Amino acid sequence: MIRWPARSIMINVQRAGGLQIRSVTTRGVLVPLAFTLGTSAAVVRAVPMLLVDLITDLGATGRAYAFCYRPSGARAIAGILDDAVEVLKNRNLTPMDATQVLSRQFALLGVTGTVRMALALLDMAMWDAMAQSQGLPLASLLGGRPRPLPAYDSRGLGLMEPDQLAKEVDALLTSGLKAVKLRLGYETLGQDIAALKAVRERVSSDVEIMVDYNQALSCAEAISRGRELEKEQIYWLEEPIAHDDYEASASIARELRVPIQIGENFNGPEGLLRATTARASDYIMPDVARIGGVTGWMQAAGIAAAHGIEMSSHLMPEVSAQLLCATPTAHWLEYVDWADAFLQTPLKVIGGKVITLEQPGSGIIWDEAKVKRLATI
Ligand code: SMN
Ligand code: MG
Repeated sequence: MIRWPARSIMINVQRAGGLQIRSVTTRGVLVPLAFTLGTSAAVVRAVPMLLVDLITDLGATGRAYAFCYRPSGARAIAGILDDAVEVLKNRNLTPMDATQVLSRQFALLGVTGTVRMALALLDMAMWDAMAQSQGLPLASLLGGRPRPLPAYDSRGLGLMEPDQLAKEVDALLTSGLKAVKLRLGYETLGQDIAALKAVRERVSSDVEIMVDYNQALSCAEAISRGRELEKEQIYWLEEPIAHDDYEASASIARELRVPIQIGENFNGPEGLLRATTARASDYIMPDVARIGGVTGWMQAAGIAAAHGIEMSSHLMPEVSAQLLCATPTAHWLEYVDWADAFLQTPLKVIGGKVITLEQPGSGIIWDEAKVKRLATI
């Protein structure tokens, strides 16, 4: 039997890689939207964002931001982040170590919702610091490389009158993208169809339309509305029912021809695994802040690849673009320009695609003059 010199290996492992967190600062800001986003769940006129700076021993400041849904969400996440940093401070840890340590520390509070988002932000900031210190774009550090990505415009097309929708889609398409997302979930199917037709009539047939119900329907209604909608040209039908009813979602996916899309509410790779095992949808679209940051995303990407299921992103397109470039079954980037309000190098759309940044890290650098102009929360 070979006896390994366990102690010296431990020491080498501890020295190679990893980083030490010195401190964290967070700032909550409110970004006003150019296109109001009325979904079946809420009307969003301004988005609460939490900006995170992680000071590390690598000489690089790790940065990340997340859309926090409500101002109270941003405040809660900031409090949990401070606490998590106290747990990790001055220990040499990799993002994988940190995920394991924090999952255990926060297990009794529950690693979902705001806790999950706080831990994901910390993970994203750690990866950003590591990629910067290696002089690599995050996509390259993860085994991929930056490339232009197919993306759909998700900035508007909320619930509104058909003539307003027609006007708004004209404005959106000036970005040059070839796909848009339309929110549905009006009181009647007739209104849903009228909204869809208003957009379809305005765009050429090579423009894809994704539709999103934001969990508005019952299972029976999803099937009956879906049967009518799939006679129109739609690319996917998103979150028709409660996000975590995977069995009912699987029955909808079996009944309808149009692909079902879910995933923005998957809690960690384990949630995604449960959904894919149940065949709850045809496509998946995890949210980087709910799936467990970069570490959770990469585990999710492995599960998606093993199932051969196409994986898109949800909001936060800057870091998501880096991640999709390292995702074997990468599908669509959900594009919004909300972070342009505080970033130095906003994403660009060229030739109908979003250009993934090639600078070291995840491409998140604050433009302090812009940040100062935003209301704080
Ligand atoms: C969505 C959810 C929450 C806020 C804005 C938009 C939507 C999406 O479900 O898929 O982008
Ligand atoms: Mg959605």
